[in-house]
Amino acid sequence: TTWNQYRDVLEQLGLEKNNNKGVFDGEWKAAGDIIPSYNPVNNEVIAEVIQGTVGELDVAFDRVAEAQKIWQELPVPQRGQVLLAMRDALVKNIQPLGKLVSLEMGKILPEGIGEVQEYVDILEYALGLSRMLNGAMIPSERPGHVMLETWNPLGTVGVISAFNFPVAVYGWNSAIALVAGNGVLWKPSPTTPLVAIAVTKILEKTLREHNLPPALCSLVTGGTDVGQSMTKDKRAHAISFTGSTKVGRAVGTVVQERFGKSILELGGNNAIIVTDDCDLDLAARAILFAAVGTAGQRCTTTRRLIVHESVYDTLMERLVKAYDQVKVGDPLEEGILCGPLHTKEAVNIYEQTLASVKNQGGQVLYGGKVLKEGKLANGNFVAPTLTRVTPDMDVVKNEAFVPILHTMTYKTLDEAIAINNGVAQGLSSSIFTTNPSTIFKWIGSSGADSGIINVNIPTNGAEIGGAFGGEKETGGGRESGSDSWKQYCRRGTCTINYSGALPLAQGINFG
Ligand code: UN1
Repeated sequence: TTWNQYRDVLEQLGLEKNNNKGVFDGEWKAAGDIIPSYNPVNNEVIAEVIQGTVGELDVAFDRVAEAQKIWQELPVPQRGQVLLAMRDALVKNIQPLGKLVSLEMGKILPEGIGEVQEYVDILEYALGLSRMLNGAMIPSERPGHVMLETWNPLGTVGVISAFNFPVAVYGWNSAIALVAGNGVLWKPSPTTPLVAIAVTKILEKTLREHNLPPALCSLVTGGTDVGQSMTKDKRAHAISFTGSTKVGRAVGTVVQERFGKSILELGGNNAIIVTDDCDLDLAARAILFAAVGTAGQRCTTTRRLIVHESVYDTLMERLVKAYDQVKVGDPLEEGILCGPLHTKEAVNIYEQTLASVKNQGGQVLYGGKVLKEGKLANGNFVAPTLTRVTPDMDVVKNEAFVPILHTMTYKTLDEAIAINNGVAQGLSSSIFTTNPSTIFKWIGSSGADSGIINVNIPTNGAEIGGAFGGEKETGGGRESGSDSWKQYCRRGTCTINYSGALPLAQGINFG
């Protein structure tokens, strides 16, 4: 069984076969349902987790708040030192943790390790920030007055994360929330609880070693009930939610209702435009990673390929060749580029999407099959797929979280940009070109309307240094680098009068 096969890795991370407690609020506990965590390669149970309950969430909120009171008193650079220790602990565990990501989520090992690396990177970034959380001094219109901005913690940040980046989504939210002085309460995806428990154990150890209350990084696994309770709770000063647009819309509405802050990372329907003046080899390589990487299960995966009609046939020929080289299989096996889909339901979505392509008049150019041969028999494997569609088809407007790339042609740049922008989602878009005026148009006011706008690189695989997130139905949130940290803070605009007189703003003379 999977447990026996990977016993060393699992035990190294402090996991057990049957008794993994899914709640940490300073202590490990859990009173909810027992749920199996499945290996998507063969749908065998890896291990069982006892989930948390709404009652345990309620207690955890108080524990995080108590811990945060202590944490917020630490000078920011000292918080940075704790984040540095967390970084070192993750580096030590990068191999087993990366393997566990592959095992439980299904992405290939280099990507599993890559996402732990992404958490390492953001902790380093947060360490840097710990010396740079500067506020502004603003010129005052009044004599003897000073205006400045302060950035204080919000309190508790609730992180509701998705299955596809079971480590990194939590990483880039929690690292920034923590350096800003917040406590963090994590509700991971119900299908990747083992990774969440393993990460929390690493953080717990680091916090204990620094004599800090480990409840600062609390965890409550669970289903929709726990997520909904967390969203409603006023003690979650901010909710960072990563997931579908449908659930995100509900989360955003509930959080807004109580005037909490929400940071939403929702669906993407990302496109690459391939112009007639670009390096087609480079484009083909980028498209392969963008569409097939992570088996199409990144929110930044390329789902639409918009190709200049004059290079369409040449590019497709290269792509078909490249797709032909892709080995689908066990993500822990060397040489495999495409692992299984995370769940059986995703395989259904794959089949339904292909049926829609055909119903709506499109064609399947390559792939289009659920894979069941040999070792793949019991897993959630599908062939990476290329379709030929037109941009007006309904199937192109929806995000299906599977490795299907819809291809279409265009004649003019304006038309290509209109197609790129002509969907409800707005996460990431890329153009391949060597023409400077195309580049500047693309990044300008009449260019791409997404949050991430790339040139000559894929839509996925963003670095942590930039702000990550998107516009429109992607939700508007920005996480990770740049000034995203501000969203995890309460901004104070402070005016200090040292003049001894009382001149009023706007020159008002009052009595
Ligand atoms: C996601 O798929 O939820 O840009 C995030 C990327 C990664 C993050 C993806 N850094 O592809």
